[in-house]
Amino acid sequence: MTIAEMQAKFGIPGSVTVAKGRGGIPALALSHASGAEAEVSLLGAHVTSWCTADGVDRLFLSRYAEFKPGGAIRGGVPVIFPQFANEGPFPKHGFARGAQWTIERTAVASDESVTVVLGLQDNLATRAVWPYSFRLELTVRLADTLTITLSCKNRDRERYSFTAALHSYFQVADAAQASVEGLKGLSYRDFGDNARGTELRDAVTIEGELDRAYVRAPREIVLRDNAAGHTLRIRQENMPDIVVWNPWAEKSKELPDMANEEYREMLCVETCAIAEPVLLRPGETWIGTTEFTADVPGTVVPESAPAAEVPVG
Ligand code: TA6
Repeated sequence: MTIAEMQAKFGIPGSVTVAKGRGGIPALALSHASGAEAEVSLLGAHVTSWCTADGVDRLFLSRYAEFKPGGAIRGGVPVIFPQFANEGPFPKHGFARGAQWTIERTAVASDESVTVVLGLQDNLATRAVWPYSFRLELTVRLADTLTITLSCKNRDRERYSFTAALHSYFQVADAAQASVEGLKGLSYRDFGDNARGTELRDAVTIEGELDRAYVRAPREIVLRDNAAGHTLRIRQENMPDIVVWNPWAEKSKELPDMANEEYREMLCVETCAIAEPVLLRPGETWIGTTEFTADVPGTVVPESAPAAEVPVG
């Protein structure tokens, strides 16, 4: 389908526009009555921008980000499936983020929320790396909040398992002053040195490279961009593990698609299903969802549950 045909079929005046995006790849522009806007590339079903009604883009997108089929976009919300990182035999972070998705549906609901649904199903390329039949859907709902829902239906005759994540990159004024609340008491594993432990801090701060998976977080956590005075509430269902990642100065020099100093402007807080892979029987569907709410007045996070006795990875 050409971009003009996509626009004719899925465009909604004032709410959804399909146009050529970066890298020449079709992208959807969503506008909500509040003034909030979002952009979604068909490359990876990747949300590349989410501006709240005040015009602030809450997502980080590197100025060196590349939009190349098969590659990953540095920033926004990469969709990770069917494997997180190098935690298994498949390509790092799976294939969904580099695949070309299709638009399935667009809608404006009576509550004015704007929804787009993108789909991806197995094909020769996916079966070459992961030999199963599946149907993925990514639903992006823009209202006062941004809600991203990933689902996977097992269309195979075999059961299979996978891990998945929304690898969200948030824009912060200064990563060194940012903090993540709601992780106290959780077991973690550090991907850097494989250290395991229990988080003791009310607010996790970033003082250097951090690449850590927290297991079984509460439904809500909060990212505080203290330098800018912004907060972001992250509420998930079925994506209970939280990865906090910042490459910091040295590691970011190894990332060709990120400027050397940009690590100070970003923090990944990723909602994941990784510690216990999702097991799907034929015909079953898994649904994981994450809702982002900016600047909720007086945002406080509930006390975390006591450290879970769950194997970390
Ligand atoms: O989620 C954290 C992580 O797994 C890090 O280890 C880091 O490599 C990051 O993802 C980005 O991976 P990428 O393949 O996009 O460069």
